[in-house]
Amino acid sequence: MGIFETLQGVINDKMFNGSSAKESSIEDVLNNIKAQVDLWENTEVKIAVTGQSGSGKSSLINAIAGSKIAPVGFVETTMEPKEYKTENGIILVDLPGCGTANFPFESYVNDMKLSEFDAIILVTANRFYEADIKLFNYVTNELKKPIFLVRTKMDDAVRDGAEDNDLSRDEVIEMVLNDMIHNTDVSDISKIYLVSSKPKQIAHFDTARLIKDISENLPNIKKGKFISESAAYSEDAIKAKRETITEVAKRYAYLSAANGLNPVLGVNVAFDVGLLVKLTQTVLKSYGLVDSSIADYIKKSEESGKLHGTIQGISKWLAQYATEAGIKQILPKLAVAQASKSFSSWVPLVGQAIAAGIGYKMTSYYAEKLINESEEKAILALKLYIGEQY
Ligand SMILES: Nc1nc2c(ncn2[C@@H]2O[C@H](COP(=O)(O)OP(=O)(O)O)[C@@H](O)[C@H]2O)c(=O)[nH]1
Ligand SMILES: [Mg+2]
Repeated sequence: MGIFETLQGVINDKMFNGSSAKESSIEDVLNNIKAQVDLWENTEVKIAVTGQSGSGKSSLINAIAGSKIAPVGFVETTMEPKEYKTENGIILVDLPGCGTANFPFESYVNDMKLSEFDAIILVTANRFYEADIKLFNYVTNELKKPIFLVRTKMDDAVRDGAEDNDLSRDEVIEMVLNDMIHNTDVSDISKIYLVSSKPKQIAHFDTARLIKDISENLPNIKKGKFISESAAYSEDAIKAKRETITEVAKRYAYLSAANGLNPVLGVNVAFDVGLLVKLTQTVLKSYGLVDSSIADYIKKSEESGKLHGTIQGISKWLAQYATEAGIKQILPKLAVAQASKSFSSWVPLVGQAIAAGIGYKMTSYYAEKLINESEEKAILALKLYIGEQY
């Protein structure tokens, strides 16, 4: 039985027996959930992105994070690891490429502390060299860590192939893959990712598959963290977020109901509205609807007067959730829609646990609605961002 079923059991027992014997159980459940929230909030996923300057590392870092955390287009002269963090626990570290005079393979693994990473991405904009292959084999066989071979700037390759040699997109992809297989000895092409980090191109190449495969090679809680915090460039990737986000949102929802600090007008139940705001931000952020390149794109399109129905719809929808006052206005509507019947029958039994029970029901309904709508809006927003829909 999951924690929330247990919790409901505790609340139901209390509600129908009116006893206070289970007080300590509620306390235990509460502490347990708090510990889970802390663990979640403190979980970090650390990924190395190694390659030569100009290969597109910063662009790839931003593509994975879904927001602009690394400056693009600056030629690095300082050659040390540079950490870029998302707000919610993904750390992408830009490492200088392996195999130059300054960074020979022999000392690279130790100098760059590769054993501290959860995964390593090896980036090139053209081909891999001997030191890269040595690194790939060492990380795979000795460190036993997941390592991903990424060929960037595929949009350029496809365009050049067409212009220079009259090649189709598929022909260029085949050529690049063959060249990689030849030049790396990695015969399993699923280990090679051909990407473009340009918004209009990103969904036409392997970035979504790369993000998915990274997540699948992470241990449990890190996996959830990475799935919920990284960018999603396909409908499937957006939908894959639901399971983890629901778990996380439920915890906040319960704590908000249990804390019950602010009575909400129109609902005889108190919530910790601060926690509801946090829940809301967490969900919107995971779906890339705030603080992201996609959110910036929507804002810019709106500001530049490129108003059309879809963008307007997303903006309006987002605005409801942008402030505490807005969220407080949504709750009474939910109470009417969802909880009115059970609500009235509970009123004579007012007590803390009962209030928490009602509050929990309402906040989890709030979370569920928020998640459903966020998924739908995120899919629309992605289509706009990658230029599939205007
Ligand atoms: N066309 C294209 N240009 C890219 C791509 N990724 C990076 N670039 C460009 O390549 C240059 C270097 O990119 P950057 O991410 O800063 O590379 P870094 O030096 O490895 O961090 C910039 O001008 C980027 O706009 C890509 O996928 N496609
Ligand atoms: Mg860079």
